[in-house]
Amino acid sequence: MQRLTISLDDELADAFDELIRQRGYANRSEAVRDLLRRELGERDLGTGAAKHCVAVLSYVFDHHERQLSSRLTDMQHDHHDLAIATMHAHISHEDCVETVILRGATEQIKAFAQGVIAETGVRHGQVQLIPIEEAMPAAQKWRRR
Ligand code: NI
Repeated sequence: MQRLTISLDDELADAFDELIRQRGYANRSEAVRDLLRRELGERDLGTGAAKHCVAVLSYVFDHHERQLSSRLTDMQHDHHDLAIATMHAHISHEDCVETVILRGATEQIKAFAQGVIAETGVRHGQVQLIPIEEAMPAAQKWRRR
C-alpha cells in the first residue's frame, strides 16, 4: 500500500467532495481508487491491452417483434462460450429487459454485444466491459494442474 499526497485548488477539491457526497463514497481514497480503476480499465480496453474481460450487456426489446426473442436466444446459444448467464424480466405488456453476463476475449465480446445492440427492435442497448487477467474459468484452471 502506498500513500499519495495530492494538491487540488479549492474549487476542484470542493467539487470532488460534492461528487463523493452525491455518490456515497465512504472517503476520498475510495473515490480516487474508483476513478483511477475506471480510467485504467478504459485505457486498457481502448488500446487493446485488455485481452480478456467480463461484460454486462443490457437491452430492452419488444417480445411481439417478429422472431426477435428467438433470434436473441439463438445468438446467445451460438456464443455459449461467451454468454455465462442471462436474466430476463417482463417490464410491460410488450417490453422485456435482458441482461447478459459475458466472459471471454474482449474483441469477441465487443463484436457479440454490438451485434445484439444493432438487432432491429433492440433498444437502449449498453455494454459495460470490465478488464480481467484472463478468460479461463476457475474450474478449467483447476483441471489443468
Ligand atoms: Ni419478457
